[in-house]
Amino acid sequence: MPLLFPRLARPDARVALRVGDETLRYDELARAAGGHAAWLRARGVSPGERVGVWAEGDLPTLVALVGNALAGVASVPLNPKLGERELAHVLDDSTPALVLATDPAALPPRLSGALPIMRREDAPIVRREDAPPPREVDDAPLLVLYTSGTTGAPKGAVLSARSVAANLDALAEAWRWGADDELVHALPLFHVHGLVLGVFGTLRVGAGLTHVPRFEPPRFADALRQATMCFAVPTMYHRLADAAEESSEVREALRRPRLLVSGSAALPEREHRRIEALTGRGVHERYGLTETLILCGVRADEGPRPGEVGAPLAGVELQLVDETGAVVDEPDQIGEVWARGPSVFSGYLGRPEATAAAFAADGWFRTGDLATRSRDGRVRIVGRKSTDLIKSGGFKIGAGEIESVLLEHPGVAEVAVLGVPDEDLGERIVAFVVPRGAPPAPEALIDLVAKALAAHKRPREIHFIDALPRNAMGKVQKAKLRPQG
Ligand code: MLC
Ligand code: AMP
Repeated sequence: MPLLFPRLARPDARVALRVGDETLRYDELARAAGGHAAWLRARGVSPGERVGVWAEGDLPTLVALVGNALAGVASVPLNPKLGERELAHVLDDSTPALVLATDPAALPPRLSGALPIMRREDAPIVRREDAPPPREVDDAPLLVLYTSGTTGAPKGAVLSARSVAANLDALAEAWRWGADDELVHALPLFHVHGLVLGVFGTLRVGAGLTHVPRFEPPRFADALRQATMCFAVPTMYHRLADAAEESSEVREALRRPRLLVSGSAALPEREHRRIEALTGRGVHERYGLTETLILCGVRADEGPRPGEVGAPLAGVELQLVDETGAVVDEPDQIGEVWARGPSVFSGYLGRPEATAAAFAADGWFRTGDLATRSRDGRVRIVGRKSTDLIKSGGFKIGAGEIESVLLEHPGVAEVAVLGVPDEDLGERIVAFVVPRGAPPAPEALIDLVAKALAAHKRPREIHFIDALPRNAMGKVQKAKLRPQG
């Protein structure tokens, strides 16, 4: 069977990972991650079990994520900014055998039993008989990534090594991503974009990654100077374009990589044009979901195509389906994107019903995204079926999860949450609240969500209204709600 990270099985002195001033060469990474895997095994953690990783953007965390993969365990990366309730949910739902963190002393009380990630200098020289065999492209779970739906708490999408490898190979082909490439990204390490594409993609092709733990345009631009590729969400491109307007250094840095890639949300055509006007360089867009990995992408050899996410990647089957369930085959007609292929996930952890509901007959995964396709097969994402899913800063957020938290506040009688267009975030979370008695302080409601769920799920605005608009059946008509003033 082929290996998941072939270069780690024949490691050399090429730099694999760089975070700040620290670097790890492939030979050092192989030793550290191999030591981690042997240590897990010595602790009795068996292949197939789940291990939580407190996903700070540092080198030890990257080693743990790679080491878990080598050990055959599934990583459950935990967003370090998760609020109490969401953290408890993810832990109760994923039941990790253990949780690892760079600094366990800094964790919330719920994680008091977490273990420290082995420091690089402590990584043992692993005896041949203790070393786990190199990780193959097998069907065992590699990752459990938590992702929001329209209702309820986030679900754990189980991704096998095979689906990840299939997707990364298709992307490597589309982007001509190879061992000479140097990728830079500042994405969080608990989602597909930063972890699967950014980290595992780099290691699968044997290339180099510079991870910038905190996105700030000047610092990011510094890192870009050595890059051949850049991955970012539209909010980051928006902020880079703002910075480029002020700074010739940022403009110059953005010209360096051969490929600027955007994904996780739509990059508006206006932003494409702005970056092109400022730098002379365009942005290549790609489209995907946690559950399917990346489905479409503009290829490196075809130049940026503003407004389009490209054609389906190798191995991906895609069809557009109308409301009656009929396949749309007229060019430029809108339908929901249904997808099939080797990169599609194995299901939601412990939720056979939710998994079954996500698929139509014949194994088609229903994405919920609306798109058109041109005569030559190029896809344009035009919207989403549900107003209850919000993409803000590239994070997917369910309106329902926020509404449930706000309803617990004694000053909230009714609430409706929606995403409204936002130049910077793509969509901005806005809550319309019918107060019970005197309206609570907006900050109290915002903090309630940030503390229970996650900071990126907090409403950016609270609007108090007298009543929610409802139809004759009593259903809230969110489309009628728009921020006033
Ligand atoms: C502010 N903060 C609060 C707060 N108000 N914290 C708690 N309570 C409050 N009331 C804090 C935050 O914690 C944070 O702290 C700081 O204020 C700024 O927070 P923010 O305003 O939310 O961050 P922002 O600057 O808007 O972040 C922008 C961003 C981020 C682009 C950096 O949105 C991001 O990283 N996006 C990437 C999302 C992504 O990777 N998606 C991929 C999904 S996979 P502090 O300390 O941090 O400053 C997928 C599939 C695919 O979609 O196709 O790829
Ligand atoms: P997630 O659950 O975080 O993986 O988010 C997946 C969703 O992100 C998709 O269903 C789309 O709505 C959105 N998305 C990802 N990439 C793009 C893109 N290039 N253009 C528009 N939407 C995108």
